[in-house]
Amino acid sequence: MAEMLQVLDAATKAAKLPLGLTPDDCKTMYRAMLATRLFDQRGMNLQRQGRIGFCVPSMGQEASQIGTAFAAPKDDWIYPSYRTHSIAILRGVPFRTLIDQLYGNATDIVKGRQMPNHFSLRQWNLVSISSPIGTQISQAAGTARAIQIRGEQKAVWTYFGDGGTSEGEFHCGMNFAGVWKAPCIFVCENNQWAISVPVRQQTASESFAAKAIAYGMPGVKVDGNDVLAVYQAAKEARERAIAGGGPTLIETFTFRQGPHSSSDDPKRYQPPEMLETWKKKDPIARFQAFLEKKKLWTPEWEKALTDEITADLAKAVDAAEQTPAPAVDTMFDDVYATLPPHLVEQREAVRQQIRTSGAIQDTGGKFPL
Ligand SMILES: Cc1ncc(C[n+]2csc(CCOP(=O)(O)OP(=O)(O)O)c2C)c(N)n1
Ligand SMILES: [Mg+2]
Repeated sequence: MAEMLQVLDAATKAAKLPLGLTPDDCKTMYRAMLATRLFDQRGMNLQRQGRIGFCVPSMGQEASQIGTAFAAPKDDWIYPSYRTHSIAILRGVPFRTLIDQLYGNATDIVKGRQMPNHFSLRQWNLVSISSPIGTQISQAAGTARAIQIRGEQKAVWTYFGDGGTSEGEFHCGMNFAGVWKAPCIFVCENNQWAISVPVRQQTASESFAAKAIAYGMPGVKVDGNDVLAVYQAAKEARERAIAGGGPTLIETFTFRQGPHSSSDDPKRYQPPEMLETWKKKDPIARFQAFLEKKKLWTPEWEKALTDEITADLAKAVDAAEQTPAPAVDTMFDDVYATLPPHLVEQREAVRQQIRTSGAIQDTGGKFPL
């Protein structure tokens, strides 16, 4: 159980690409990892410039997320954590859709009702992100059970952190998925911190993967900065789930290279040498070195990709900033199929106020975190 799955080093020496991957597959994975990094850097800059209120970067965890999500066909359901927008990027969600959500503007899918970075992307089978830690875990187990009853050939994936395993939802979700042999894949991203709480305060187990034993499912610990190892574990877990073999727990051992969120400063609690050590194991740099060896990466391609992604991001930010806030009376939408009379009355009062005294008081869009 203590050993950790690694693939990149051996695959670099091998003649062929591993795991049935094509050159295009590898490039798609690399592109999504790079796009996620650039999205996060832009998000942090926008927040520091006071243009958005909040964001949650995933720097350092791109292999852990893209390696798993690449093994999930687009109609598999995903119950994400708040740090996994990389999966949306891989599934082809336009930057405009994601950035509108960060601004909470009139074209934001959730009409500015959620915290920034809490995406809700039903069209891409990505369930709304919940802020309370761990709630997605039992929801995913239940959805996997429903899929099993319906006989659909799909798996359900859920993402959570090392801290998430201390919640009751983790044990409840794992237990039921194990009992039902439901097609659920539990991805525990062990980035070694739950905000400022180190992993040693989270568990007395030798690993998070070891916890799978108690629930009667396989548990595998992988090098979370080795995108090929992560992909291998995820591919095997999905094959098992679809064949009726039940759930799997995957622990990706990785490191959050940035702050927990734009409201956090890891320098206040993290030994500085930790970041230095893990920067040397950066998942994008490691995959790039592999691709270069396979003649699938050149500096020219990197520059073209970076320029294209940066320009796309800039276009999306410009468009989002030119879009107004959601109209105030949209707060009455989406809850009732037919609005009850007292709310019709309140909506009319709001509209009347706008007609007579202009906009409702603007709070300046400040986010309190
Ligand atoms: C039930 C609950 N308790 C506390 C919080 C505050 N909180 C937000 S993120 C976080 C840390 C979670 O750490 P981990 O599960 O390791 O995920 P990571 O942020 O490292 O990806 C905490 C305690 C919360 N959102 N929900
Ligand atoms: Mg964590």
